[in-house]
Amino acid sequence: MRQSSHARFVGFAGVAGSARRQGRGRGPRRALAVGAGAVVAALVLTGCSVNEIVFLDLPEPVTKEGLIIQNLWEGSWIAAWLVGILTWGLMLWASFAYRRKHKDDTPEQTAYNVPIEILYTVLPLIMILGLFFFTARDQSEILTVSNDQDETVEVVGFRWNWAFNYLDQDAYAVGTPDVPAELVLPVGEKIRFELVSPDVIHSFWVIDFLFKMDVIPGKRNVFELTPDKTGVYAGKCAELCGTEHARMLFTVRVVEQAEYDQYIADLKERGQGGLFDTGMSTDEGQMPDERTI
Ligand SMILES: [Cu+2]
Repeated sequence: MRQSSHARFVGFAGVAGSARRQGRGRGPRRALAVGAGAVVAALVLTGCSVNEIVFLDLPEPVTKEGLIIQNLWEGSWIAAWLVGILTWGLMLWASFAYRRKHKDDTPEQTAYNVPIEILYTVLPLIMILGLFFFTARDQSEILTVSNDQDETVEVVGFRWNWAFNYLDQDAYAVGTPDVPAELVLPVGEKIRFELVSPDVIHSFWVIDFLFKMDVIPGKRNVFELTPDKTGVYAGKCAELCGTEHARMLFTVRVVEQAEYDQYIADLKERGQGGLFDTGMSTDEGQMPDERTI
């Protein structure tokens, strides 16, 4: 009885040993396949879209120039994912294929391997230079001011809301923390934005434009964008500018030309012709140069 049990044990070990010998190399591959399958299943089961998973849910741009940013973002993520997947794959493969087989084995020592160390230095450098090149190229394209705009809006960021001076229309809109400002723009027209601040640094950010720029006292920052989809879009201050920073919200409404003309006419009718005074005092009567803090 005891003998037969021992025989069964030897038999089992023999089968397992021969399976290991025959299946050499299949372990790592199977582990990789199972790992990849688990990742894909987890992603699919979350019900997220490709954009949410791969590109972290970047909104669809609503300006002509937004496509440049979208391409830069997506291209960077594709490159990052490829590098990541290759790196994770190599790490997993190395862990399984070169795992220690006997307790006494000393791993192969590869310190001071000059070719590998040069590779580890040069490859990341190439990747960073690539990202830098595309970023610099796209940034200079987006920030080029060609002075062929259809409309010019002076954006006044102040504590704690926004005013919009329609310079070509001689009308303005202004908001308060309780009634945030609205910026109405004609669709398909190139808008020149001129950013000014009478107090501290703010940041003009319209999320769906995929664009933001700082609003700096004493400096007029300029950029041009062409909104090409009608709709209502959220805007906010993206610079921590003080206690009521979170209330520096505004709305952008991109409309057809006729509706835009009507809106400007309505502003003038409401007594909002002319321009909003950009030198306004907004800090309880103190102008920036009078501030004592
Ligand atoms: Cu602000």
